[in-house]
Amino acid sequence: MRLSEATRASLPGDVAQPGYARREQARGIVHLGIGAFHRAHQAVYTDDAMAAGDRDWAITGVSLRSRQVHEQLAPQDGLYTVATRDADGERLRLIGAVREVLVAPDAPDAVAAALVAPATRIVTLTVTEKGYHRLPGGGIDTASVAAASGTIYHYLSQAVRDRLAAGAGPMTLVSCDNMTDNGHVLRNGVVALLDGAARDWFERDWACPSTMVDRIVPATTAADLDGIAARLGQRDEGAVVTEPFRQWVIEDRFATDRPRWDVGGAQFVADVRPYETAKLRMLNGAHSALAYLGLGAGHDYVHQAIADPVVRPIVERLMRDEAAASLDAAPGQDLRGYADALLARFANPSLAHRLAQIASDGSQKVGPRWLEALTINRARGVDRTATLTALAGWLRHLRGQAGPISDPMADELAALWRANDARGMVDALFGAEGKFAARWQADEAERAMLVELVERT
Ligand code: CS2
Repeated sequence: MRLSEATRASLPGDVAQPGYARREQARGIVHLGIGAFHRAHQAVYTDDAMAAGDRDWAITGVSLRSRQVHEQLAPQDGLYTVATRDADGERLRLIGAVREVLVAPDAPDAVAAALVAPATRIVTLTVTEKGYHRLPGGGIDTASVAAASGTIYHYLSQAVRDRLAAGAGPMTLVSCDNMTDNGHVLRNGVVALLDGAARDWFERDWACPSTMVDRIVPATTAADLDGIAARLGQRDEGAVVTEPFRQWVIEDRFATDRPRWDVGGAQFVADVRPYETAKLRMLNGAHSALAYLGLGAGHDYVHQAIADPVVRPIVERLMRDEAAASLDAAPGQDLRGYADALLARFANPSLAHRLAQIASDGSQKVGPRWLEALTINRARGVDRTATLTALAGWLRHLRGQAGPISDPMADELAALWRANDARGMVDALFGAEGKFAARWQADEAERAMLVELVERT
């Protein structure tokens, strides 16, 4: 038996169910990039708001490439389970906020129709860093966007033109990806594809708040699905597995009304930057260090790498002494306590978070996670050994001895490694003319240290 509206009445009593009439909820949100993260994060906050009485924020989920999410959720009327796991066990909750899933390449007209519908006021996005088409040094790769079709910027700029023509109101576009100033990045990319009246209207009346999102969501495995089916007594092909913790800090700058996401604990703040940079450099920075150093040490999972007596001290130092020192904390922001909490989350043994998942797309991740901190800490005279050790781990990972690299720049980076020794590779990426020089240009001592660390093993 497959989970659906028709079968949910027979779910066991210990599975929490949506406390509202799903069919009475009209759609108000389009989400671009409906993968596991969205299902375990924004959709849960929206579900909380609807359970608290909010109306008409049901989500149309759009998958920009893969058909898999449609196959998972369409036969289930959009219903799926969130399994939260920690040392105390696993709790199951059915989420009802997603109404429909569209696969953009198969149904571009339906996506455009959802985006122009007057009742749609908010678009949220989780398309991963590479979905923003940025150059390694930052800035939007306008040439690659112009040559492409079906990017987020194409859908959203078309939505601006369509809504202007239709007299539908402006929208709020909420980027939920791991980038510094994600709202600005999104705004700049949409503006680049607009001109004339549509551009003026977008710049004047639409809003792109920046946000910090946080929840660890490993890719769901076949064993996860089997285990959840055993508890539900029905198959749920759309289930996601996550930790109990979740956090969402949102810049309080909306062009429209919005769900009461704060009912589920989201914070609306004047300035997200202190939270966003702390999360990127401490959590994500530590994650990427665990990935490259952990894989190099033969581990598969985050909880194994954080227990490794060689890896752990480097990661702790990266977080506590280097990332934290690069931040401008908000009043009352407790970075030591934050680091303690992160270490406890990484150690959660029931999550099975694969290092390989985090290791992917490094070219998109090292900028906000490490390079910005390296630049700031050099200026502040802060020691950078742990961050450089992590960066050397990435360069070794890119040499690819452990297998193929998953990265939009994989071919280019592999070609650089074939043509260069360690010194040449460091120069090609972080020298004066290096690909990442706009984010961080290594000085002579840093280059020597990186080369030594790359060559050490
Ligand atoms: C991870 C993130 O895969 C990665 O790069 O660092 O997905 C991380 O798990 C989330 O940002 C946690 O909020």
